[in-house]
Amino acid sequence: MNASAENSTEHTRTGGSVDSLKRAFTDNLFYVTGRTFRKATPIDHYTALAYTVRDRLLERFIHTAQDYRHQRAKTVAYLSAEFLTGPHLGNNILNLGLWPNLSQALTELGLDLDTVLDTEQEPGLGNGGLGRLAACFMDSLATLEIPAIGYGIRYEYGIFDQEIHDGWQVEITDAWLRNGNPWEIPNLQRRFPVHFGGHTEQYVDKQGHQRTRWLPETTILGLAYDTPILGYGVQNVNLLRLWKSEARESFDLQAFNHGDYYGAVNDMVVAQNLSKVLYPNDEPEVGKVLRLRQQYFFVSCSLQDMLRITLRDTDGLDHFPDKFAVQLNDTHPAIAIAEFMRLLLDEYHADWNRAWALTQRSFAYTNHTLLPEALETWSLDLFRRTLPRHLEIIYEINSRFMDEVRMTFLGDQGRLARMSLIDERGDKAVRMANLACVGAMAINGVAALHTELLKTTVLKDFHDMWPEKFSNKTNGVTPRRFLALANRPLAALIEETIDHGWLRDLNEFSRLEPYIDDAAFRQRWREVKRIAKVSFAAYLREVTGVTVDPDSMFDVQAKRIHEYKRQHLNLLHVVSHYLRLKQQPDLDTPPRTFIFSGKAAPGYRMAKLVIKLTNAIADVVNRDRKVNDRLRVVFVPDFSVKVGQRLYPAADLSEQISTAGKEASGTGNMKFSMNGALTIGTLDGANVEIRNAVGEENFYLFGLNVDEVQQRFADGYHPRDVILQTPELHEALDLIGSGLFAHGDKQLFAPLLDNLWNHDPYLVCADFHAYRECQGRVANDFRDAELWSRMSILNVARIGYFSSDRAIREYCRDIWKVQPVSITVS
Ligand code: NBG
Repeated sequence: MNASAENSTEHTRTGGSVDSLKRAFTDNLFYVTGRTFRKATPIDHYTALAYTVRDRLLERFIHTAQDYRHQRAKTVAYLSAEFLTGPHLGNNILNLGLWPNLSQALTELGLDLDTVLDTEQEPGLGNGGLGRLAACFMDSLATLEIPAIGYGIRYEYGIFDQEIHDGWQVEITDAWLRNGNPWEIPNLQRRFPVHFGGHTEQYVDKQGHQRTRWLPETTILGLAYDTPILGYGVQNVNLLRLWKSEARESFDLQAFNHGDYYGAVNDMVVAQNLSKVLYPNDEPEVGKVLRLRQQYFFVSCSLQDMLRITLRDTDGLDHFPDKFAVQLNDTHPAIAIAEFMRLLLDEYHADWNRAWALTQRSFAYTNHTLLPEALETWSLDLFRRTLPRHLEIIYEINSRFMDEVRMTFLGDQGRLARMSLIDERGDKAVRMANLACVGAMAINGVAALHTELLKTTVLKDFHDMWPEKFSNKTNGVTPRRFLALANRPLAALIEETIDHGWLRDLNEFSRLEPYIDDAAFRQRWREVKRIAKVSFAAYLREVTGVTVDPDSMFDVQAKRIHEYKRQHLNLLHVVSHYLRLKQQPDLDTPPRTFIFSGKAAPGYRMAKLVIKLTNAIADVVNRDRKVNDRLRVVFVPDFSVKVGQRLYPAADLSEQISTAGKEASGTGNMKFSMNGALTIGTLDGANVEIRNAVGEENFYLFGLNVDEVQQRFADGYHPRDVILQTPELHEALDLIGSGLFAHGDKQLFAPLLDNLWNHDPYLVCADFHAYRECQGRVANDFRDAELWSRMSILNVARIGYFSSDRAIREYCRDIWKVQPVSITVS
């Protein structure tokens, strides 16, 4: 559109004045939702506002794509099975700089911006940290003006909604598209075929070359749905391209020819099911054919798209590595290595060496876990049935790779067996992490400690072979969403104090440091925290019916429920705290509100029992008049990006208490700290670096470190002995075992208790005493409001390093070798 012609009167379609925004909003309300102002529902208001904002970024979106193309810019392709973007509307309003005018426009129309924002159904297209990291990276890439495309799956149902019934988690399907999605633009011309099953055959082509072709059993289509990702304070709008699966049109035709109409309809349903639902993690992958198909589906569409762009914008295939840096977010897209080879060999008839050289210059792999059970493998049988041609290619890669290993480590049979792309033990399986390591030019972990542990444990053999491939890229989070948007009062105070440069350079926060000595500033700091706590308390009352005291300490653990994250360690402390308050009614300790939030994988029984236990303890404790003015326990249902944005600002204390060596990085730890919470944590993941950054005196450290954890197990760990020597722990376990929290049922929590007494694989018992002592120090310090404020300010002042902008700069410099391209829309 030619905006200049309209500028004289400021065109309502894209203008940013209060008047144009009002007019555009009412227009959209009428023309998009088909409702009059009087009849409009909250969803209509949301839809109208979303279109109003979207209209204001489309021109930049188109411009950006054109400029990137003309400048032949090298582009980051971020391949991820998950993008947990959170609600888009507020973020886009912030990034467009439209907040003040829009808020006024709505007020003048008798509406409230926050209420409208709250109506957005967030796209829950991720499980947790990994998916949210991908979304933070997309935000930073756009803000840093780096050409980038996020490639993933347009799940029709995202991560399940969590409801709590009688204390138990109940999973409800997440129909996030129910009310439409104003942010996506179906790009129906971008469609690619994806094949499955069948077999392969050899043939000789016209030039006399021996070739292989794949005769698949089924073929489906991937359709592109594009979501614009706008950077902050820049005009770049990058692309998040999510694939939806569909049946080929010709299905029906074939069916009529064969007279099997219902068979064809069935095939169509199967094709459409592929992108139907996001798989919850933390469950064994055994038998999940659909999951392997999903991975291959989005990877194949994405690579075909990239090859199309390469051939369009460069002088040929050999320029692929100059056009794209392809990042594999964990092993979910690792099949890309084999698919890229297949496309080059079978479709573009490249020879092996050329294809392999291009592969090894194009892909990089990020590992996100040290848990051996979370490293993906696919049974050979399933793999062969689903992707027969890829299995052949993987065998060929492996045979050449094994020769290389043989030459590098003469006679080391153990290494060959461990490094092989095929696990030959028992039920044979394809090892996706090994495939990623062999095919990638770079391999990284997500926190300093994690990367070190990768090098010495799970990926040691690969590090021995190619040390130069390894580097660390500590995670980061976007301060736009997790501070500016989530905590407007704090952002306003910071802006007033050091201006707004921090939104593009979080190191600016260091300028807050001198204010720790300013009593008036500390007072304001506390007021801002109180605002967030009061508003969270109101939210809690609304969703749980529980009333909490905003002046109590908000002690928060919000993340997926998993034994390694040790929510049960936290709960044991709650129970022992409760016991202490009962035994010593006059105990002088600050009132606390223990807040838990997080989802458990539907098939993870122990994690679900932990949720039940949390709610059971909450029930008893919150009703106990003797203590409930000093102790409350709440489980906030349905943790999501949206809930996180309410919760992080309200926290005084952030619980980061995983067993050392288990949490790859953590990113919630950064979000809490950025909002002024102090951390109680172990030396695990990025906690180590957060503690170094904020200063050890401003971080509550406890527990065994990685070496001590290993030593404990090496010495033979017997939790029973520890329990018998730790009276407070013993009492807490017995109280749970007594049935107090289960209406007298002594068996309900037995699986959890038995596990702690007899196995305790995550060393809850071994760390309990240190944790409890540390919590004592926390309580003491919290009473000193001035001291607490100083520490809180320092946590924020020194958190700059944990911006995802810093992380992205490192990826660009060390791995992707990409440059910013500035976009200006006249
Ligand atoms: C998770 C880790 C977290 C880490 C995020 C993002 C997976 C497989 N890994 O510690 O558990 O912060 O990835 O890197 O979800």
